Amino acid sequence: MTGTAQIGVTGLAVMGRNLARNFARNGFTVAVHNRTTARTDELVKEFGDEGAFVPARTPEEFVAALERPRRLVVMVKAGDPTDAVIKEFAPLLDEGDVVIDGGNAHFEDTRRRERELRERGIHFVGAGISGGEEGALNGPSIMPGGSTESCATLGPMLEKIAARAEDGTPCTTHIGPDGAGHFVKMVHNGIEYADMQLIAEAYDLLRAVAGYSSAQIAEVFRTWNTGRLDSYLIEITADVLAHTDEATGRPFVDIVQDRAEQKGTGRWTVQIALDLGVPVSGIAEAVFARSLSGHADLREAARGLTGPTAVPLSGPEAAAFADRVEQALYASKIVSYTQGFHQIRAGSEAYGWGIGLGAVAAVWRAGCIIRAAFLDRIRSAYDARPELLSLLSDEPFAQEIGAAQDDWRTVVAEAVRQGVPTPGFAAALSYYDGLRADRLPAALTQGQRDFFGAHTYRRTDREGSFHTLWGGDRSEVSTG
Ligand code: NBP
Repeated sequence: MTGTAQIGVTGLAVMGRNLARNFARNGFTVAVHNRTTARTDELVKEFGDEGAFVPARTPEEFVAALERPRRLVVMVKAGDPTDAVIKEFAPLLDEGDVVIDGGNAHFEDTRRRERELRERGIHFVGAGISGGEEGALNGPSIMPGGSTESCATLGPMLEKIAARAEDGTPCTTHIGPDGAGHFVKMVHNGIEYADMQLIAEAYDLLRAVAGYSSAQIAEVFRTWNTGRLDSYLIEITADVLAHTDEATGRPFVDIVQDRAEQKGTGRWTVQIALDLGVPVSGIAEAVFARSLSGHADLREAARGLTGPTAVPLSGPEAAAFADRVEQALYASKIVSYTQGFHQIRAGSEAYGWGIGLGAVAAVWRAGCIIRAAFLDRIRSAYDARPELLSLLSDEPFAQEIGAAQDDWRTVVAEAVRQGVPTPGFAAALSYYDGLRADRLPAALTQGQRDFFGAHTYRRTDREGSFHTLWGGDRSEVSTG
């Protein structure tokens, strides 16, 4: 028996429910299912008039409701629940059916699931979906990874429900095979961590060094949002900072505990970057900054430690400083994206995914949390030169970061002088200085490694590897 639903969604918590509604609002007949049937009933009761839903109470009913080849989206908690759902549904599916995992899966899990289902003739698409609850309903950025065949049939459906960039292009594209989509989503989240950390540091500097109130800082962010920093995260930062706590009448940001939480995708980005040998220092500092903020006991124990004497700025000095912070924020942001795109390129090479970096920037232009005007420029840079090794080598970005560097250095120096922690700004600046340096102290590191571990070194003037007999007469021997 063949059903009539063009797509099915199982897992109807916030994300699944809104995604199902998005499909239905766009004219698709959607089969809906959830382990706990109350959620299915609730969806149909509350939103049934938005489109054509086919509620299913059991996996068998759900599968029977779908037209063939079946397309079912799994939107359950990532990890074991996803495996449990696949185990339950796979025996009910036929060759050619497509299972789409829209959760935040680890890309290695996606690779494994794709392989296991492929052996049974079932397509498995790991689709990174960004935009949160609101995006799922009104248009997320969607990053599907899987077979060309399955992504080609899914593509038009995903294009209908995805966000649209300013030029009208849907924010979804086939990223590559198996885990490519979830890998790109993971790096997206890593960049999101870095963006948020940099914004937090800018806020902290405006508060602690410029002496601005939350309302004044909100205004600064509003102004920044009309320029090159124009982005969703800058926009919501202004809103959060302008918000007043109803109970106390104080700025909302002052009554929130200063301990940031995380769900894991930022951590994964850094772990995988270490495995791939990609220096994503800005993302790593963002993950560590959240971790540090959460160590209430350590922070309490360190509370009495000496810091520098604060030097308040005068009004005009504060305004000039705020302009410098904008430069530092923008330059550091370029570095975060440079690092993130390097990681995607490295992952693509390691796993043979053939990911187009311009296409990734294009699907991040709208719908997702890091959406920003800036991403269109990254798209142009990679579209013009797909072989571009680093965003810092793109002439327009190189010029901008060069123009920002004096202010960037002043801001980091002032932060250090006044004792305001800016791990993101400082790491980004060190990365920039590290990459552009004629000579790095890694030469000394190699010398030390050879001294204590006979790890050998390469010379600047000759081919081959060498070892110095440190414990003997300190003559040099060739080792290959
Ligand atoms: P949750 O991550 O909170 O998961 C809840 C859903 O998983 C419910 O439908 C629940 O069914 C189902 N589920 C669980 Br838990 N264990 C199950 C099992 N063993 N078998 C079947 N179903 C099971 O939902 P969410 O916040 O909507 O997120 C869904 C996915 O989307 C996650 O992977 C998440 O990481 C990802 N994501 C979330 C966001 C966001 O902003 N929230 C953004 C982007 C991606 P029940 O109702 O019967 O308990």
